[in-house]
Amino acid sequence: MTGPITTHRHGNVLVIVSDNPPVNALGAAVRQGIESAVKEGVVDDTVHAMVIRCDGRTFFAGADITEFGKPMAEPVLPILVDMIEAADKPIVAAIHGTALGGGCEVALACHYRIAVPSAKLGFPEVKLGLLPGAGGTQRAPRLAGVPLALEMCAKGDPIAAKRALDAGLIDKLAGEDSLEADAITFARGMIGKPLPRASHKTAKPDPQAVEAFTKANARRFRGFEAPEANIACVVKATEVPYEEGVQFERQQFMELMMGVQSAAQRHIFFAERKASKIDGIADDIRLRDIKKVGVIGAGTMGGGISMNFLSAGIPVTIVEMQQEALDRGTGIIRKNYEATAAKGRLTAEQVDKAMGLLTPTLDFDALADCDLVIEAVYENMDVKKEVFTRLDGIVKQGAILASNTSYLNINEIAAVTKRPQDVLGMHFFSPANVMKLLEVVRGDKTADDVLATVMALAKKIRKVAVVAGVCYGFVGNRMLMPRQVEAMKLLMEGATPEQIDKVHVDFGMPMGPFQMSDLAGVDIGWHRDPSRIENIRDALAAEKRWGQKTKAGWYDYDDKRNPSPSPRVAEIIDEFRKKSGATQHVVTDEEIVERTLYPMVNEGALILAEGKAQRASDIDVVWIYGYGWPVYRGGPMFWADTEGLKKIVAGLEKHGFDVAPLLKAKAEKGERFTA
Ligand code: 3H9
Repeated sequence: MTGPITTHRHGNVLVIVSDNPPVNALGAAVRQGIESAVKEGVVDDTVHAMVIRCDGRTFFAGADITEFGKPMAEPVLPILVDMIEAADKPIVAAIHGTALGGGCEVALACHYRIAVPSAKLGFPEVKLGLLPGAGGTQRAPRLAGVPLALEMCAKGDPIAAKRALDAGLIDKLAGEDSLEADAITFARGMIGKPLPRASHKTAKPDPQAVEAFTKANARRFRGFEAPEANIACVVKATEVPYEEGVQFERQQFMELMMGVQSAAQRHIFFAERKASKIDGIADDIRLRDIKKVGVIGAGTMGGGISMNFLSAGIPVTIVEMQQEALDRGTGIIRKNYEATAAKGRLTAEQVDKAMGLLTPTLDFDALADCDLVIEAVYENMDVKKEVFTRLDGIVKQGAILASNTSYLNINEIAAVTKRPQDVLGMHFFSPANVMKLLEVVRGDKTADDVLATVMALAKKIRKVAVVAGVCYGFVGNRMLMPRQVEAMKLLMEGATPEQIDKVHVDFGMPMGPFQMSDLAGVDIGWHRDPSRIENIRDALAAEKRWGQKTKAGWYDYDDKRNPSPSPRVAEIIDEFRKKSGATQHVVTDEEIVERTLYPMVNEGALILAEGKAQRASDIDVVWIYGYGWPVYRGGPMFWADTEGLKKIVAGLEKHGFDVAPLLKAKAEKGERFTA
């Protein structure tokens, strides 16, 4: 047999093996191979049982997503899994790695499942805007009950083998190194016994669990179509026979598949993976060894940055100027870890282990032997230059020197050192231990291996890294600026902060520009002179309306930080409106979208044309992982494509914006930014 599926015999057991790197996706050749192997097993009288397993790093990780949206070659997965289940000889799925999506569906269609303890099972389809479309939503509740099926299908997080065993999703744990042998022994033991078929079982209705689950996850599911469809399918499994349920599932699956949300989420799946690839740098470039990291500054940012490395088992030396600041910073790191432990997501030993890797010090010279030093001090060019000059004189040659600046020019910072090739930007997003995005800023002189090392390191500390070029605010903050400018103008023309924020929240953002300002601090970047009032922000800051931290900002806040519209802010806005002489009009929600979101797309087009982002999909990744752009809209550039670039251009022109030449050209040619 050629192709990804091979078979071999162990006496009366036929072992069917898939070898389709990297993740054994169930593409056409794999499906065809499994079909003919199972048929071979069924007709061969000397075969009494079968085992299906995979070579390489994982059991089938799902349908081949690259085939979606194209005509599907036979056999399609739903037919294949039913054929597996219908076989009249025991078939055992032998699972290692991750049995995901269609892979998990193949496993549930087998009569039995055996897995190594490190294996995981899951239905991540919902994260692609889909649902398990090959019987998964029908078999899972029949095998494991409604609550677990809901959790797996509608949330998409995989579960560990032990939990799957306890829940009845798998039948046995195998030895970590003896999966095939254990599966064969298990299969032999089942010969001649009645065959359990998941689709023949019934799933008990559990309306209370459905209601509680929906309620508990309302926030998480806001705006998404797929979770609801997943829930509906699981419920259907409790109401109708399998054949009917699976038809419902199929119809729901197709609807989601044809929709914009799934296209957006699939775009982001591939965009995230593409982002780690650096144009013009070979995949096999030799990387520098990063065994020890230095962080300068134990403030919120420095502490958060340090935690990423500590959690990944990489020792960190953290430097501060004052003992008090050092103690405070270290204390916060410990508190954060302990809070995670209290939620059961870390053990006390893991907390101790992470803290044990931290060396707090006031001695700058302690950074000498670090392989990477990240500066996270005050955002001021002179201060940064001073720090880098000092670092240059202390840190060993070959080490990487990084700045966590969110706006400043990395080339200028690098120029104060004698090793600009070792300098780059590592722009973490706050809170740095939580936010997934890392903008890696490539200076003009940054060496290829330095960039590649940091991109690889990002993966190790579980960040999604995107390469950005040197420009004010890089990709993310640069695109934020036109949004802020327009939001302020809209206030002058008659909109309220509440209205503008609501439009953004309704669009799917976690918060609008004014809510964001209140969270970050209205006083950030303020000149700190209460007598100098040049704009509304100055007026707010002068009255100590600094945002949530002072319980007053663009909104008023109660003790639980619940916001309410502020009459005082309305007064201030009114005063400025009068002073500005801006023409007042009724600002519609549509105008807010056109004037705050379209300019972001415009800025994105400039960024692309200037080569400050490698590809449009990288810009989308920045906005999804750094700013909470709704993933079901695929990021600003994908969203612009789905809206239609002609519409975006017309909207920008209507409001008098200069349209970026690249955006205009693409619109005229009927092209898109994303594939
Ligand atoms: C489904 O099953 C629908 C069915 O219910 C119904 C059908 C009718 N297809 O993530 P990595 C590529 S929907 C195609 O870096 P890791 C990926 O793009 C599917 N390609 O590795 C990358 O390519 P490249 C449900 C795939 O070790 C390479 O493999 N399943 C697929 O960090 C390595 O990926 C899922 O949603 C795929 N299904 O993580 C699972 N999966 O090297 C999606 C991966 O060119 N996959 N690739 O950039 C994952 O979650 C992770 O890849 C996995 C490994 C955890 C498996």
